[in-house]
Amino acid sequence: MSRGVALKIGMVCFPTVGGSGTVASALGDELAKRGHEVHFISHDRPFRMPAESERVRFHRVEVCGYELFRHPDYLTPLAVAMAKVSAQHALDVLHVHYAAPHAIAAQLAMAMLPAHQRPAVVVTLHGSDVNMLGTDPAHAPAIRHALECADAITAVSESLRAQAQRAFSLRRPIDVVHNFFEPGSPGRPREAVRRALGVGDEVVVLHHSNLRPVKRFDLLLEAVSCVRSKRPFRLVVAGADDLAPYDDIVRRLGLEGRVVVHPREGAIEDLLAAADLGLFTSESESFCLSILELMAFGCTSVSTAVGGIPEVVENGVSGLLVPFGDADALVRAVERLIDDTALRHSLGGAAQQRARERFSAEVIVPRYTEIYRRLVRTQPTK
Ligand code: GMT
Repeated sequence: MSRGVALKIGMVCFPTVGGSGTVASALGDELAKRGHEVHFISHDRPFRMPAESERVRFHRVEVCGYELFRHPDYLTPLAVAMAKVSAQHALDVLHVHYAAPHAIAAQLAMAMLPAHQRPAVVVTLHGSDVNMLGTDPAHAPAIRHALECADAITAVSESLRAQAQRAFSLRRPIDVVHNFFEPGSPGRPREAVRRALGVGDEVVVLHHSNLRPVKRFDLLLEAVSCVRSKRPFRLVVAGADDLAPYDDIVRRLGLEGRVVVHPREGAIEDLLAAADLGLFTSESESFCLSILELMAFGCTSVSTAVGGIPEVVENGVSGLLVPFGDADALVRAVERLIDDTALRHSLGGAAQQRARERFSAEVIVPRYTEIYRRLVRTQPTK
């Protein structure tokens, strides 16, 4: 297929709030804007999936509630849906985000199809599919097999690529394609969002994550409780419904008046535009899309220097990075950026420039389409 011809792409991802689904949805949106046909396949509509149109379709995977199954089987109906959509829509590429169960189901789907109906399978590794499931004896052999059979593998950072090569001892290359983010326009003025959060002149420190244990929100709260800044600040937490699992820690540290939970509804852009500083204390992170989202709005962050984060943020230029486990350094970095508005703004400006130059759709989407075209060229004719 020559350059410029529209491709038909199946996009498989988790529909729930999470970086891998966000990236897959944004990629599908950008591909459709570039004239390609995109078929999302998942058990629910991905939460940031673009509206259905001539070029964007959603195919729901129906999970069977058969009472003999103690745990519902998603892999089988997913594989059947992948095979069906591939055949019915003559897909050129099936791009699956997150290895398990998506990459494994893709191989079952391919085995069910005659050769002329098989799309090229691209697997994007996102994080815990490598560093958690890749070391789990109940998953690793199946993931390794699916990766060896895929037509291309990508990882969202150099750091994740290295981890995947180690975890799965792969005999084949992995392309690094960093994540991207295209900022939409906020729906409400910054001051209105801050008022709704009950914030006045305080510095808004934003933590945006699903609060899974790997995010080490406990360490974040400890650090916040030790901050002695000259300027007042508030911690705004987004991405979780409430702080219930952390209520005891919040109380013990006396942070009740200092932490605000932002409800899940509403555009994330509103909040990103209202924030002054990001704060992330993960013990492992392949990329950290939330940092990039803030960067795109000219907002800098303090973060632990783990995994792929140093590929996203240049320490001292676009944000401040501290070694994981160095609580003093973390507190000092937060105090410095709360109190030094000029420094915060200059790091924020550099962050925004870096987001545009390195992690925009314009830069990253062609990396994926190059991979698709490379594979489609080498596939047997359908
Ligand atoms: O791998 C995970 O833990 C889940 C995944 C997700 O769906 O949110 O997060 C990973 O993928 C994101 C998108 O590529 C990255 O920004 C996150 O850093 C990564 N999470 C981890 O590595 C813990």
